[in-house]
Amino acid sequence: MPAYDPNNIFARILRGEIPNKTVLETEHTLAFHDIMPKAPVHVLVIPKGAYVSYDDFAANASEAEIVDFTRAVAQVTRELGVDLDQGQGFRAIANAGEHGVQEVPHFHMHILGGRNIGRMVN
Ligand code: D5M
Repeated sequence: MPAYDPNNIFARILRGEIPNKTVLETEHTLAFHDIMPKAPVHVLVIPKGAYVSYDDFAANASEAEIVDFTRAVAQVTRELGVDLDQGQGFRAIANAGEHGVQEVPHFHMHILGGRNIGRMVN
């Protein structure tokens, strides 16, 4: 696992150094609109803790952080109307590392919806 880079762009967003369009903020989690949306709904959900990627988060975050994050993802889908009660669904994906083509080395989940996303995105 590479060391966490405290100057990555999402760490800077969490410190308030770079603005973001917040959708939801909880004790352990922040969700905001992607700056280059690939779909009508494209939100990134990130833990506030310093985790490089999905595997780092799954192995090292507390249960409270993991529950908070997981529920925040679902809450975002409801707030933006793409959940299966109100809307037509969404895709949640996490790119990890070089082969996953992860550009920002702070764990994040993409939430994509508002159109049929097709078989592959990113
Ligand atoms: O995706 C990283 C994503 O982060 C990519 O979809 C663009 C987005 N991004 C980059 N900078 C910003 C800022 N400043 N605000 C919002 N979104 C941003 P990856 O999975 O790492 O390839």
